[in-house]
Amino acid sequence: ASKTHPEPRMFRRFNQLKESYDVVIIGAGGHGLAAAYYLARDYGITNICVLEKGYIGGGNTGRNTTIVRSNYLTPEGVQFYDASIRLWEDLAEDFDLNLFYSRRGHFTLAHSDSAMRTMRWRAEVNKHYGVESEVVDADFVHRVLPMMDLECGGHAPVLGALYHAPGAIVRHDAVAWGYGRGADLRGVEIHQQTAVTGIDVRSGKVVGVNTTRGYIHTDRVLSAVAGSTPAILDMVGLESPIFVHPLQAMVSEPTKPWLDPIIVSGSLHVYVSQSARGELVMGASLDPYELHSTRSTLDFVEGLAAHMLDLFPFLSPLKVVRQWAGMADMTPDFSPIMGKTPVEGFYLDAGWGTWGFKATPIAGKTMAHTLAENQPHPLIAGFSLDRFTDFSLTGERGAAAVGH
Ligand code: PYC
Repeated sequence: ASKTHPEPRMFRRFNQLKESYDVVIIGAGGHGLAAAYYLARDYGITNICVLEKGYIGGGNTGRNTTIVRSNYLTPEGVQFYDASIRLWEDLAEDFDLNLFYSRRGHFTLAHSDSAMRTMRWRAEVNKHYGVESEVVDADFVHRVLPMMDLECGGHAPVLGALYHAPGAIVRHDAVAWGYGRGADLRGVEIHQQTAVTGIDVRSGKVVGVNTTRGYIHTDRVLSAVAGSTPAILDMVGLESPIFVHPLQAMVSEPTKPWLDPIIVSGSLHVYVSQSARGELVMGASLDPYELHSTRSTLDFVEGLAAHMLDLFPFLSPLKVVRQWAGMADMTPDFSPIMGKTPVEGFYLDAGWGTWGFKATPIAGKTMAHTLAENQPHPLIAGFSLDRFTDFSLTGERGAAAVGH
């Protein structure tokens, strides 16, 4: 492919697609770029093209609330996200790019006896796999967060919490740039503004991809998109139980640093952290209907602001400065769908609902392994597409995010 000049600081741009690639990755978000990066770095596979219908990191990578944690409920989830945290901790050094990775500690508040029971369950599974999580009482929460109203306005008193010390936040868009630059430096081509319009499957095998900029020969395709997974699956004649729901978020104007940990309340449908810039980054549960759109609603801001004030009444003068939405590919068991598929050469990294950003490094690493070896990585064995037909679900709902 012929290059344009001058040489850009982060990524090369290309006037044309090549006729063929060893691997085509659909989606230049964190997951797709991470898979390209590890394929190139760890397996020497560099004749890769990453296709992006919009711009790098413009999907859910740039739309989430940047929370990283591994305090899941299932053995599969805990081990997978723990491996991700280990990669996160060295990623800025790997990339030579400041990702503002900030270990903050993560509280999941419990407002009922049944929530306390789930916290205990998660803590025990976490400890079993060497992940730092413990159940703490309301006094502990008060000592760390004296500014929180533990009565929550009287309607949802905090009884205790799951405290997870490794919980962290990280500058999300820089994650896509770091993986993209690292892949680009190793020879991977990233083609933005290039949508996939069809996948050519003959006798059950992938042989090529149709795009808005022409046809590409390839025998390996990885789909790493959010929101469009059902449309991509349609192109290869596969189905999944994914439903797409919007997930909205918002940030406040900046304030002095006052909130060190990340706070999550399932009962109040709130998660919040304070960014390096001082903004409160806040989110709630999914919009309660299937919709393939990233529009924002006033209803969301009102509901989330009311619950934030239950926890932190002194914030009432604070202004909201931005809101946005991403599209969450929800699965029935709240676990992702990863690995090989019945179509030879078609691999899936999907079903990332509200839990995908924190998985970026390990999703890239395990999908690179799966494509290079044509064998699912052992860490993703519990996430295969066929679990929905084999009735062997990996039930992660109790730890996925806030109440859905
Ligand atoms: O899984 O921690 C999480 C999360 C926060 C917001 C959405 N998902």
